[in-house]
Order: sequence, then C-alpha cells, then structure tokens
Amino acid sequence: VGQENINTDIVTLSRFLTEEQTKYPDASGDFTLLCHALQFSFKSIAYYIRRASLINLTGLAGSSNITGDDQKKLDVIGNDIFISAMRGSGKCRILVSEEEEELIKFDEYPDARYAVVCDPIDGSSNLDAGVSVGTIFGIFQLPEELMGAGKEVGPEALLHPGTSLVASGFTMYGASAQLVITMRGGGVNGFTLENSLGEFILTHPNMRLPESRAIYSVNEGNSMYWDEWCNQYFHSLKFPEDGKPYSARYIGSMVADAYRTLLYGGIFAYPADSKSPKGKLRILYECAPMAMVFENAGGLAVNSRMERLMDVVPEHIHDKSGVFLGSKNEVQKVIDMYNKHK
Ligand code: AHM
Ligand code: MG
Repeated sequence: VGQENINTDIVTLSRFLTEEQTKYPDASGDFTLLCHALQFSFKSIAYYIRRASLINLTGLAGSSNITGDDQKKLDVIGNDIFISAMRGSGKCRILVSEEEEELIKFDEYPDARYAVVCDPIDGSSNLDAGVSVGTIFGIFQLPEELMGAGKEVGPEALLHPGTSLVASGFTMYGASAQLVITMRGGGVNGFTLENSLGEFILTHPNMRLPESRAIYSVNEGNSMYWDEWCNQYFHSLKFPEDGKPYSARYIGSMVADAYRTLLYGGIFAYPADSKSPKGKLRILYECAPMAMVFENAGGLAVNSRMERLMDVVPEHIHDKSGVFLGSKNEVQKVIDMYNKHK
C-alpha cells in the first residue's frame, strides 16, 4: 500500500459524537457520555462473542428469562455488561433489558436524564452456531419533573411511542461488529469496529434504503398460523403476475436480517399470527428502535394492523407487536394487500 493511500483523517464514533454535540451549543455533554458507555458495552460484547467457543461460553446458563426462553451464558454476560456500562455512565436513570423482568433503577444517579431500553443479545438462539447476533438499544430523555433526588421513576416514564426516542440503533456482531445509530430528526450512520484500534470507524455515512428490492425475510415456517391477507402477500412475491419472483433471506437474528435489509433493501417481517396474536418481537427495545432507524433511512415500519410502528404506545415494558419493515415500496405492498382484504 502506497503511503498516499492511507487515510489519516478517519472519523471515529468518538469524533462523530463530539461533532454532533457541537451542533447543540446548549448540550451538557451527558448524551455524549452515555453514548461512550454504550459503545464500550458493544465492544465488550463483541469481544466475548468472538471468544465464546474458546472460553466455554456457549450453551445454557440454567435459568430462564421472563418470556420463557432459555438463557444462554452469553445472554447473561451481555446483560451484565450492559447494565454495568449504563450504571457506570452516571447518565442513565432507568434501564429496561429484555433479560430483566423488572425495570432497573439507578437511584444513585437521581439527576441522570436518560432512560435506556435494550436487548443486549438479540437472536441468541443462533449463538452456538456462530451466526450473527446483535444488541438493540433506544434512548429516551426523562422530563424535567422526573429528575432530582427523591423523585420516583417508574415504567410510565418509558411507556411512550418510538417518536419520543432521542436516539436508537443496534450493533451487529458478524464478520465484523457494525454499529448503526440515528438521532431524532437526523440521518442514519454506520460504523465498523476496527479491532486493532478498538474504535468504531464511520464506514457507512448517511445510510439510505433502496426504495425497492425483491428480497423478503420472514420465518415462513409460521405461514400456517398467518392471516389470509398475510399468506396472500407472501404468495404474491413468489408468484408475481409479471417479472421474477423475490429472493428469500432469513437469518433468524433480527439485527442481522435488518442490517442486510438496510443495506440492500427489501422487507423484513415478523407478523402477528394465530400462535402469537401479539407478535413475537418486543415493542420497546426491538420494534421501536428498528422502526426509527428504518424511517430515518427513508424506509417504512408498520405493525400487523398497518399502524406506524413509531406511533405504537406499549402498555407494559415487555409488550410485543407484529412488524413489517423495509424499503418504502415493499412495505407499501404489504399495506395495499392488507387494505384489499379489509
Ligand atoms: P430473542 O430476543 O429471544 O433472541 O428473539 C428475537 C429473535 C429475533 O432476533 C428474530 O428476528 C426472531 O427472534 C426469530 O424468531 P424465529 O426463530 O421464530 O424465526
Ligand atoms: Mg430479542
């Protein structure tokens, strides 16, 4: 490599966050500090996932989480890393994790102004096979009246629609660790973890989804449980009246399926069905953060009633929803099929 080919002016996530902060002259820097803690948790989780088979971290941990799934050792580790990072930031007041039935409160930081929701290791059934998994996160800002010593902060502080999120994103632990982040009203930026430097490098600035792409991603083994309109929609992709049929791609890790969809376009779906009438994926820390990323990248995200996912208000922190997200024109086809059957 000639010396002239080396980029000596790379944008790391830290630099990116600093530059973002300067756009808000009144910013306290708290959000930036919270994001630094987040990126450390992603690096740690990436590290343990990479070493999992070597240091006996695969397999079950012997306990179940609240949705009844078997917990993996790495699930437990990812969860613990995430909780410690959020506590250590001093900027997180409350945290909801998929692996914790109850909300976690950091009462030692009554002035912290952020509430964080996360799925520390999503897609963990894939872990033992070395298939990509990911961390999903969303950040809410607490209202002034909930801050300060002596104030009680409960789950109501988090039972808000995705439109209230100030930032969200995910990290996929694949061939490399890919972090995707978006802020309210902003674009979507993608970073790749450079292992030797230990830094996330901006590699995918201003990500935009292609408006159409003939790829669908769904667990088709559930089609027996789907509604009629849903079956007809997927049938129409495989047996088009004109043109070629769609390609099927399903990894079974939402983060990995969503990341591919973000880059290539297409549609990712986990519909509500007769077996899971409320769907499988959780609103607060799976659907809403993903919906925000997809909308900010020019895509669409709706639930199984074709309501905008970003507008859905969960009643409980672990509530679930059906989900369809992807390229604008692909999600529109779902909406059209649903309306035709109404
Ligand atoms: P998890 O949070 O218990 O890992 O479950 C969520 C995962 C998603 O990553 C993925 O989209 C989906 O479950 C796959 O479910 P299925 O195995 O039913 O296709
Ligand atoms: Mg999950």
